[in-house]
Amino acid sequence: MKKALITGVTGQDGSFLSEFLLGKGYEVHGTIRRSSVDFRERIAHLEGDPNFHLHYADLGDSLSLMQVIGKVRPDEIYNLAAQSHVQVSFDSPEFTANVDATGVLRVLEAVRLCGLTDTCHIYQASTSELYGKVEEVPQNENTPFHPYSPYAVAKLYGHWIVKEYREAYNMFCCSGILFNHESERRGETFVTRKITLAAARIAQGKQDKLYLGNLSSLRDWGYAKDYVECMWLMLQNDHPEDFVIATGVQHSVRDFCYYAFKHVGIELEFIGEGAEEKGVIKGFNPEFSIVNSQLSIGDVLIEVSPDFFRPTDVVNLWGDPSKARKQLGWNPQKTTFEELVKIMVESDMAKVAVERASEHISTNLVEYLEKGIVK
Ligand code: NAP
Ligand code: F7E
Repeated sequence: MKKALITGVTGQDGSFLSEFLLGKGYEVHGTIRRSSVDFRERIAHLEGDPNFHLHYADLGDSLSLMQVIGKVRPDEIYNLAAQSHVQVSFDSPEFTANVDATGVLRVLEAVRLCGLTDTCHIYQASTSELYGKVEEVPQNENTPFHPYSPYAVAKLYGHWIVKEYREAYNMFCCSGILFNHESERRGETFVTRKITLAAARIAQGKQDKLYLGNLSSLRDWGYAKDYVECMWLMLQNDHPEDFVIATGVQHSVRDFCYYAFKHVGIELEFIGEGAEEKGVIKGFNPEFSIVNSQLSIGDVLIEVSPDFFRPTDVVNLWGDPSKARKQLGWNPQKTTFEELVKIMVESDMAKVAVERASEHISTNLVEYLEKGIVK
């Protein structure tokens, strides 16, 4: 049975990759960090699987990495752990560098020091953020890098140190240059999830407005569940090579809002420009039953807030996945943009409905307790 070690197993990609590898018959080991709250939502359903094992390790702590890598002796390592939020990297640049740059070096060195140089295949989570202030559109494996945030600068070190170890020590290590990929498990402060949750909450009367930053920013958004397959395919390749993983289709943040609200039955139009731009209700789709009866045509649902502007913002990402399609046989269009938005909105509609139902139950319970109906 093949053994895989996933750093960052509690994250969006780590959870999907664990499911994928367990499905392929792997013994899956994941690294976790101690937290004051021990509920690991994304992998809770996997705990208890006899082939799924968790170990404490931190990318800032070489000894913990040596210990887990030496103990598991994995055939494959997927280094997904990172401080992955670009905006947060402006507030915590040193922490981001320690985890996202030097952390990669620590994993590579641990593999070498544990005597796994010739046997262990390593995947590094590189990013389209490396293209940053883009020098070419669309971007492929040969497009020059121009990182444009502390996150991207740290990830550039990770990318280059992997290439260095590949050439210096002949290690099978490679980087996937993944464009934005989202899902119903996406962190709630990334723009897509922030939008789908807001659409669900507004439609169900739990939120009035959504405040966003740059609505014109362009991204190539794919579905995380499809992308983890490519990580695995890269490690089954004959040679360690880097690949761009993207859909090849680009949309703006504004488009994402339009489709997300469309899936809850609200048609939006955008009026005004720059910081004055607003998303306004243009109409309702009668096929949807909007729970929030307070909404009317002309209501402003989206406004721009400079709080979400970045000191430097990456605004034109668009990937060319031709190499992955040809060499790995990967299908970049398995889940389309509209399907992705629908998956996320439907999941958030269900989540908000459950929250409302439990609020309703607890409100009634308080009332019944006060009236002595239940004791
Ligand atoms: P995510 O949901 O933010 O997950 C990040 C994971 O890293 C979590 O498990 C987190 O653990 C762990 N982590 C953070 N700091 C750590 C540390 N010091 N030591 C050990 N673990 C640590 O990210 P994701 O979206 O799944 O992305 C996975 C990887 O792909 C990341 O490296 C990200 O930078 C990269 N990437 C993501 C995208 C994308 O669009 N999603 C695109 C390109 C590249 P806790 O749960 O304990 O915080
Ligand atoms: O921002 C704009 C924002 O935070 C996307 C990470 O997974 O993908 C992700 O990084 C765009 C930016 O993702 C808001 O300015 C507007 O232009 O969802 P995001 P990201 O920065 O692209 C890459 C590939 C990674 O590697 C990262 O790990 O949307 N935007 N308004 C906003 N962004 C956020 N977060 N919040 C807003 O209100």
